[in-house]
Amino acid sequence: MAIRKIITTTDPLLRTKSAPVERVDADLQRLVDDMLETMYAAPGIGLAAIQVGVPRRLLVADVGGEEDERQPHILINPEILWTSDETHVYNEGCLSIPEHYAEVERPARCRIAYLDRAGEPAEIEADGLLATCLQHEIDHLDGRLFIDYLSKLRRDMIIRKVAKAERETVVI
Ligand code: GNR
Ligand code: NI
Repeated sequence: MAIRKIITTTDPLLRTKSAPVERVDADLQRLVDDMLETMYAAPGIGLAAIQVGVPRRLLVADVGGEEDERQPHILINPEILWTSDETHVYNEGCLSIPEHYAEVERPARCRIAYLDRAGEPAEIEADGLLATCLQHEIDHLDGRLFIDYLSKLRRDMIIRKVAKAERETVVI
C-alpha cells in the first residue's frame, strides 16, 4: 500500500467528471487500498479517487473514528437511489480544500446502489455523518465541491486563500 498525493482546488483535474469504473481487477483493488491508507493517514472520513488524481467513479469512507473501530466503506460506480426530504446541516471540510470549513445542508438520509470491492452489486442506506460524507464524495465524482453550495464571494475567497497558502509553502 502507498499514500498518494491529494490534489487541491488549484488543480483543474478536481473539477472533471469522473468516468465509470469498467473492471474491478487487481489494479483497482490496489487503488482502493492506497485510497484507504491515504484517507486514514490524512486523516479524513472519506476520499474520492479524483482526489488522488484518478478520474474514476470510486470512493472510500469511514466515519468510525478510532483505529480499532475501523469500518471502511468502498463504493464503486455509486448511484443515489433516494434521498430524504429531511435535511441535516454539517460543518464540512475537504482534504482538497485544507483548513476551510463551512456549514452545508444536505438530505439527512440517502440510499445508494454501488459495486462492492469484489465487483458485486450492493446497496447502502446511510444517515448521520455517513450520509453527508457519501453525498460529499459523490459530488467529487461529478467535479462538485462543498464550496459550490456557498455564495460566489465566499467560494472565491476560499479558493484564493488555498492558492495563496500553497504559494507560501516552502518545499524542503
Ligand atoms: O475528512 C473529511 N471530513 C468531512 C467532514 C464533513 C463532511 C464531509 C467530510 S469529507 C472529508 C474528506 C474529503 O475531503 N473527502 O472528499
Ligand atoms: Ni472532499
